[in-house]
This record gives sequence, C-alpha cells and structure tokens, in this order.
Amino acid sequence: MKKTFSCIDAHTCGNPVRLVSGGVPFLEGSNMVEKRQFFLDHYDWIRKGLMFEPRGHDMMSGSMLFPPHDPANDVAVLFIETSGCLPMCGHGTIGTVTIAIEEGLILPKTPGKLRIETPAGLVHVTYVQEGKKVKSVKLVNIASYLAARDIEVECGDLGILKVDVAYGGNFYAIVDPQENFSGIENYRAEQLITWSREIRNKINAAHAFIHPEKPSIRGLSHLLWTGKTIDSNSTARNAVFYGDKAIDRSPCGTGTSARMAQWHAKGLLKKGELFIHESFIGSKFTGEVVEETKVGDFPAIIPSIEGWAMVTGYNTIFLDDEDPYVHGFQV
Ligand code: PYC
Repeated sequence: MKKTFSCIDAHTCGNPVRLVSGGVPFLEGSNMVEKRQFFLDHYDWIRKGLMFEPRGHDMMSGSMLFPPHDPANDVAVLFIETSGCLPMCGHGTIGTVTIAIEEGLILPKTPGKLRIETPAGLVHVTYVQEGKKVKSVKLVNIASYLAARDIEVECGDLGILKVDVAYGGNFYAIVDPQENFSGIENYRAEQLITWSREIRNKINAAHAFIHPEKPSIRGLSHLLWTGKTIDSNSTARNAVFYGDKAIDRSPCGTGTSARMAQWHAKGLLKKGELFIHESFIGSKFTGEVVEETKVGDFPAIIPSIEGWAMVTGYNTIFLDDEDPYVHGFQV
C-alpha cells in the first residue's frame, strides 16, 4: 500500500513546521484531546513516517488542521513531532498560521484574527499580513504556571543541579546557571541533549507532574537550559530540548511561556513587560504577560508570544509499505 501526503514546509525562526494539507485521516472525537488520542491509537504511523528520518529529522515537527468543534472558533490543530503529539506547540502555531493564511487553507471569521482549538486549550492569534506574506504572528497562549521550585537532581557529568518545573503547554524543567552549570554559552548542543535525557528520566521517575485541570497532560517532556544572551537587547536566552535528540532552533513558544511563568512567580517579570527570548541560534520571540490568573491552586499567567515564519516549499511525500523505513528510524 502506498499513501500520499501533501505537505507545506516552513520554518519558524529556524525550527521546522511541516503542515500536512492532504492525506489527513478522519479522527473520531468531540474535541482535540479526544482526536489527539484517536490519532495516537490509530494513525501514529503517519507521524512516524513524516517526522523521522529519512523523510524528516530529529527536529522535525508539524501539524494537521481540522474543522473547529465550537462554531465560534476558526480551526482545530493537531501537533505532530518526533516525540509524539504535543498538547501545544508555539513555534508550530506560528508556522501553521503563516502557512495556512498564505496558502488560503483557513478563511478567518475576522480578518487578522484566529481562534484555534489545541489539545491544551483555546489559543487566540492575531497576525499581520502584507500582500500575501504573513509578517508576524502573535498567539495568546493557554494559562502557564510554575509547578515546582528547586528540585534537586543529579546529573552524572555535572553533579547536583537545582531545577524549577513550569508549564506553558508542556512541562519544562528549567536549568538556570548555578554552581554546577555555568550557562548554555559554555556547552555544546550534544552535551545538553545527553544531560537532558538523563535529567528528564530522573525527574519523571521521582515526580508526577499532572495538569490540575487537564489530567491528560502529564509528565515532564522538555528541558530549558539558560545562559547569557547574544544580543544585549534580549531579555534572556535558552536551549530547549525536546523529543530524544532535538534542540529547538526557535526560542520555543511553550518554553517561553513556561519561563515567563517562572519569572513572574519569582517577581522578575510583571504584567505588561516585554520578554525578548533568544533561541540557541539567536532567533527571537517577543513575549508578554497579558493577564494574571490561576491554574488549580497555582498562581498563573496568560502569556503572549510573537514571532515569524517563512514558507519554504511544497512537499509530496509517499509512505510505501514496500519501504523498510516507511515508519522512519532514529540513530
Ligand atoms: O515552540 O512550543 C514550541 C515547541 C515545542 C517543541 C518545540 N517547539
């Protein structure tokens, strides 16, 4: 059997977004939480084939569009990437909106605005378009909060580290510079990747992070390492680890949301202040705390994230059962 998928590829501030525009399966479910689970149960081979080598790579991520479940909304999105289907993806949202508007895949109810259903909740988007090109996309993300402070974890090479855990659509362990870690500018990406896998396993073995209002969102999936900025005008810089081998090339939307929640909870960032976040490669998102709120008993924020994406091309991809690597591989 040979299946054909039409994809439109883009990158958001350097990180890939592959929007699957043709070949998307019908998913049962009355919301994106149920549809995400149905996809994982029945169609995960599509994700693996389109995200992993030889058709994708360690950083590959993408999305699929569905009709909204609430007629007040414009569209529903499933995020796919090498690690699975994230509840929410910020760089994925910016890339998906850019592709969908430039290519006419969504007709917004209100020009310049979109209400997007994601498994993590409703995301409000505004975008700026000049001619055909979408110049920037700003998303008002789901409520984000600091879930734990100063968790001690031993990293074989570095020694004992103290990390905070924050939620911004996914759970992040945030590793700030400290006695045993001098900041991302002093390490190679491969070292951060190796340590991230070890730390993630150890924290997940010792702690159960579960979203108090959305129990299907559970477990630490990402690490966010921090350090000195490249540009003195930026507020902060990060290296976000995801999947098994990826360092985000964008500043990471859910990671930026989690870090803003951490800073806000520690009194370092106030409502209305801008937070210019640099990625490992120096690309930038502009964040802002737009509202203070609560998630369960946790003080929380509603963050906004603004960034840009470029569409890079059309891609027709075959998944052919005769190919021994039809479902991809990782080395
Ligand atoms: O931008 O939220 C994000 C993201 C998650 C994983 C990679 N990028």
